[in-house]
Amino acid sequence: MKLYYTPGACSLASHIVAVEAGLPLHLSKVDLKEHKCEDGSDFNAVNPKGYIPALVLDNGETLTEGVAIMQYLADQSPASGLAPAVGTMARYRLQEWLTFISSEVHKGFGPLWNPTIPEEVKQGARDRLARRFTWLDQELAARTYLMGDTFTAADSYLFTVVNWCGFHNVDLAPYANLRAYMDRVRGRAKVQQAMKEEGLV
Ligand SMILES: N[C@@H](CCC(=O)N[C@@H](CS)C(=O)NCC(=O)O)C(=O)O
Repeated sequence: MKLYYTPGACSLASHIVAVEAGLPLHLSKVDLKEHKCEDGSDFNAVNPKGYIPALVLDNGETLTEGVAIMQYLADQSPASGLAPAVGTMARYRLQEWLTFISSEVHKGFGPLWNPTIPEEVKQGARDRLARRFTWLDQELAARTYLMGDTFTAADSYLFTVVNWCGFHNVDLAPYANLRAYMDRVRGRAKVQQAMKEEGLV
């Protein structure tokens, strides 16, 4: 399988899931400004939607959308516990987390990445993220990971997007539980491995 990624972007979440699942993975770095792959080829030919992550399977099929990619990768290694079995209530809980992270946190950062957006609109985005982080901080008060004691795909996703706070002047100081959680996830050997493979540490 080949994962198209950009260092530290949302594709890191899929990368972490693959490493945690012990799956062999080829990586292809994408320049998102130029929409070019490492070998100079056009990334739009891989994903016509123009964004990472994209996963090319061994049979040549391409899967896009991080939430689908993460679940696909996790399901290749059921014993990893990265995704509970399909059809169980726990699986719907995982999907609940992945949807929350995608629409409320990942896309909540959207205006902050855009240099043409006025500062007051960016501040609105920061305020909205602060409300989500306040709730997350309460949720994490008595839990090691989002789903309990087991690290899941939801954790790799939340870690990846909350990690962007440093780029955007989003202060995590008020959220002690969320900060402790970020340190816990960052400290995992497989998370470090994925970050090293992307040149982030
Ligand atoms: N709906 C997609 C969105 C992925 C996404 O936001 N990717 C960003 C990087 S984190 C990107 O490639 N942006 C470049 C672009 O949209 O042209 C998903 O959830 O996988």
